[in-house]
Amino acid sequence: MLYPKMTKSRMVFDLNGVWDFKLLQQGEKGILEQNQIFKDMIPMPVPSSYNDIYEGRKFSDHVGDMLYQRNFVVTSQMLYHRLLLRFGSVTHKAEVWINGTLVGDHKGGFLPFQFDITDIVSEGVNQLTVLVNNIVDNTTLPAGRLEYQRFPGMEEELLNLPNFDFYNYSGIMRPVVLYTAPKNHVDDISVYGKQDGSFFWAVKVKGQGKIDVKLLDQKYKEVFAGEGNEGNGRIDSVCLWDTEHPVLYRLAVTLTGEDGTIDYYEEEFGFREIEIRDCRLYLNGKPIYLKGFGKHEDSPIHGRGFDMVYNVKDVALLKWIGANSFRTSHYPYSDEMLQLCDREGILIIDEVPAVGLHTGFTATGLLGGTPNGTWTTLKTAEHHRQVLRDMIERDKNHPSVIIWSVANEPASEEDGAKEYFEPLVKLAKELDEQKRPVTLVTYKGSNPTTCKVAELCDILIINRYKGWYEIEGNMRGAAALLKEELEGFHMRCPDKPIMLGEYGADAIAGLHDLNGRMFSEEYQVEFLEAYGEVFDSLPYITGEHVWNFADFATAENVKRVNGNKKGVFTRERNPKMAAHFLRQRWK
Ligand code: GCB
Repeated sequence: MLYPKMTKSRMVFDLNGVWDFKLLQQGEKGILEQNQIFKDMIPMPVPSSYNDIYEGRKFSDHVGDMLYQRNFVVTSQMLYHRLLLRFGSVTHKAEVWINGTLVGDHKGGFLPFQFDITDIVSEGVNQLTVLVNNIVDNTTLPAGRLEYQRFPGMEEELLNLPNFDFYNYSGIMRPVVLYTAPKNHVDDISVYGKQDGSFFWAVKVKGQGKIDVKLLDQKYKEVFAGEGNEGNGRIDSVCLWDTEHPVLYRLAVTLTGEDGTIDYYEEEFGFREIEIRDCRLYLNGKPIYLKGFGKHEDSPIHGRGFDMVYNVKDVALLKWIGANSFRTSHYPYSDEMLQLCDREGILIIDEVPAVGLHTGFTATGLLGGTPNGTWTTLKTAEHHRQVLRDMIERDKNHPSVIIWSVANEPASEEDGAKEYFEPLVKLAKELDEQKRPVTLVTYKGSNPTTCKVAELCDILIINRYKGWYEIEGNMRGAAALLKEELEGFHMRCPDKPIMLGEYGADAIAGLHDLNGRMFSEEYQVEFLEAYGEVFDSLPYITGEHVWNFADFATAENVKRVNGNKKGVFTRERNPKMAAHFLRQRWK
């Protein structure tokens, strides 16, 4: 899906700002169908998570529907074009209504969707209403569980238990825009370039017309011209995209419609190749070692709401600390973050929101369910295909994206895991013209003996917390066991690179201990140091992603002290001792 951009044939109108908002109780959404006016609406910023804007647990932890509303104006000029309404993300389900008519709906909280609303709006003021639902259950990604709880003398209460370790922030969390495009317009572009200067393009069109393409270099100089909906080209003296020199080119596409109208769009991309051979990952033919983090889109007050200030700050901190990469744990991040990483040369493992696919395990122990029941209990397979398809369609042209992650910590040791994931891995490979490596990030229950998916992965990415959730306080013992396990994976898959997708210890910023006890900043450093020594002793280890970049909000439970504190930076992005340690190691 193309990012909405202003070009010489397209206009973009910003619908962000302060909308009207209301939490709906069960049954209340019926009012929408009757087109009645909602009372008691309160101001709500868009984009943002709604949760931390007003006080009260009942507000933050609301389960179910909520309503967003605003008016927007359509001018007579706008009606000469197609009008598209695009949401960067609405978590987790959305119904979009205009002037009392249902325009469409969307499931999945972390990817964009759009509707052509040309025939629904009229000149003048129009009313836009979005009904949002934040429930996670065994049909959604991420997965969760709905449960009714009753205490003596109290009314029954609906609880939504996330099967994942991050707060279930929701609402209209990424930008909303209205944009125009000619009746015959460019609907999608695929483009990628190789090391030898050759490149490939494919353009999808809504309507009819003739396609002309130009390739523009960093200085907007035309270096190639061609035509056709699909084609190949080649340029001389190509500047490759890499982490040091993230050089971007633009494919400028012109569609001349049958009616003589022109649509024009420029898509950025890079010339670069990712390859796996002999247990190593190569970028443009050179081995690359991934240094970085599992992250979250998370910040105070905004929650998971889009925040360009935090995005730029985070990339600046990645550079400061000497990191070259991160994983979009545990959902696809905003388009704007990926664009920033293209520009800044940060490598991304792009992950679908498939987390919590385990009925018997969570990092926080919130659920403790049926062992071996995951793949018969969860009803996520179809939706999983959809989000994988949507993520690859959205992100395919980003040079920063180097690996697709199909899930985080699923029940990959249970019967049925291989059958569930094999078609998904195949789908990712089919959809991606660049054939980027595909992986599944696995957890401790999926060890060299029990794992049922290792052979499906191009690179093994494993999460381990030895020295934290087990073998507490004994880093030497933990490191010895870690090494043994990594050797086990290498024996099983000798040609595959292996990296740690998560490893880390909670540290309360400012808590110090001469003996380096758990939760102190000293222990966090000792933990990272011990893991680092193991990685350095094993030649097939191809990367280290510390959990987590920054402290982040989670649901309440005894394992979390006002959120997850495994950040190397605090939630406000101040460095802990571990940040200085990693900076030394990585630089
Ligand atoms: C994990 C999960 C991650 C948690 C982390 C932890 O294995 O993938 O979402 O936040 O452990 O801190 O426990």
